[in-house]
Parts: sequence; structure tokens; C-alpha cells
Amino acid sequence: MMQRQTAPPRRAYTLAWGGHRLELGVRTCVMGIVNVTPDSFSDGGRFFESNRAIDHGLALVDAGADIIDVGGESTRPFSASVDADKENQRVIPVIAELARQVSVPISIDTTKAAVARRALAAGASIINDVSALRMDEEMGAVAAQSGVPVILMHMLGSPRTMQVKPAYTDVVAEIRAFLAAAVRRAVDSGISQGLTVVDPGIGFGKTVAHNLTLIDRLSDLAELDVPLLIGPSRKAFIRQLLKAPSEADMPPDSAAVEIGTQATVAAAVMNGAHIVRVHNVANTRKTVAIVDAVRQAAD
Ligand code: PMM
Repeated sequence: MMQRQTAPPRRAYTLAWGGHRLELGVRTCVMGIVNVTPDSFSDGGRFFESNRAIDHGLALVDAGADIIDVGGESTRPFSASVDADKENQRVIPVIAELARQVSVPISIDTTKAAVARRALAAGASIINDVSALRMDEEMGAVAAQSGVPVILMHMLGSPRTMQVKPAYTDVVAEIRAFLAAAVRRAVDSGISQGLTVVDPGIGFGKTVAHNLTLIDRLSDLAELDVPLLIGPSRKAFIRQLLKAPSEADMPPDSAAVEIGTQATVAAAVMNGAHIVRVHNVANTRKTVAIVDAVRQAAD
């Protein structure tokens, strides 16, 4: 008899803390992005003013976001960092107002403990740290004391250096080892393992081929035994794959790039992603409704 090839089952996790509870594994969780930065590559500063950022966050919740991710420092390749005061000025008013108006959890996308602390006080309830607790030694303690989930992402080097000839011997094995160490670091700082989420960091020190391999072999990260988040939305590898040879790049918010994003979301969910971080929540809800249904048929 022919062996039937189906997707490996996606392990179920419950993230429960404070007044929140996210059931992960059957239905894909969609995290909507609110960048409050003047230079983020994909929405080009359109939501720089607080009010526009707040309206955008509310629209993402209406579109079906399960989490809203608010960030005030661009992590685009070669970007310079901003200080904590400037980051706080950008994100705190937006988080405070969104927390007043929505019931979904709000995550703060920061590498700085001073920003995470203020954001949590303003109503955020997840820490999304693209440095996986490496850039600020107080971050682990802030997360442990507040008892909120922490997203630990892989990045090679820093945003300033990460796209300068990124190289790995075995990209999946190295990132799996990095993320295993990140979870241990979190647990050593007093964070419960049940509140950690890992992310391979699409575009953070990776070539097009590295990003594709990570999506293809995402299920290899399941052995870390924590939920998997992935953020391919509008990233350069999609634009590189879709642009005409004569084009230098494509507009990140173009329809073609959005189709590419949805394709990467579908592939990642098929391979076990629990949470997808995206700009277009409405489209992503439809994509994951179908892929989740396919996965249910396979399980
Ligand atoms: N990507 C960006 C910013 N924050 N956080 C996580 N956990 N994973 C990501 O892939 C990620 C992130 C950069 O993309 P953006 O400028 O479009 O937000």
C-alpha cells in the first residue's frame, strides 16, 4: 500500500496568563503588526502619528487579529537604533489607548527592558524581543516579574550587521540550538517555559535560501516543545523571488508581495507555525482558515 504523506500534527499549547488565554494548535493565531516608526520598510512611516497607529490597531482587531504587536524601533536591515525615551514616546500612547479599547493581548516589540516595563504598565501583556533577551540584561527579570509570555527570536548579529553575508553550516540546526539556549536563558531568569514562544527570525541575518529552508523545515523546531511564531510578511526574500530581473525591488505593500506573503503563511502553517505575524490580518485570517481546515483533514 502507498504510504499517505500528511503534515505532522501541530502540537497543542495553551498560553494562559493574567486575564488572557490563547489556545494554540488547532486554529492559527494571527498577530497584527502596528509599527510606530518613521522608517519601517513595509509601511514607510504611515502610522507614525499615534492616532493613525491607534486606528490601524483597532482596524486589525476588527479584521480578526488575536494579538496586536506594537513596535517603536525599526529592525529593518542596516537601521540605526533609537533610545528608550524616543521609543517610549512612540509606543506608550498607542499601547495605552489600544489597551483601553480592545480585549486582545497587546505585545510590545522591543529589545529594551525600560520600554518593556513602561509598555506593560500601559497595558501591554506580551514581550516580543527580537534579541531573545540578549540585548538588555534586565529584560529577563522584567518578563519574569510580570508573568507575561515572551517571544524569543533568532537574529544573527544586530539589525546593523545581520544582512552582511549571513552564513551558517546548517541553518536549521544552528537556529534550533540558538532557540533552545534562548528558552533555557528565559527559564534561568525565572520565566516559566510555558510562557515562552520561539521564532526563527525570518530576514534577520538570512539569505533568500536560508529563509526558504527555515520555512520548509519549520517542523524541525517542534522538538523545542514550545509554540512557534513566524514573521514572513512583506519581507525582502518574497520581493526578491517575485520581482522581474530588471527590477531592483518591489513596493512592500504591492498586491504581488501580499500574495507572496500569504503563500509563505500557508507554507509555514502547514509546517507547524502556531502564530503568524503579519501586516494584512484580513487576508491572513482567510488563508489560515483554509490551511487550518486542510490540517484538520490530515490530523
Ligand atoms: N520582524 C520584524 C519586527 N519584529 N518580531 C518577531 N517576533 N518576528 C519577526 O519576524 C519580526 C519581529 C520586522 O518586520 P516589520 O518591520 O515589518 O515589523
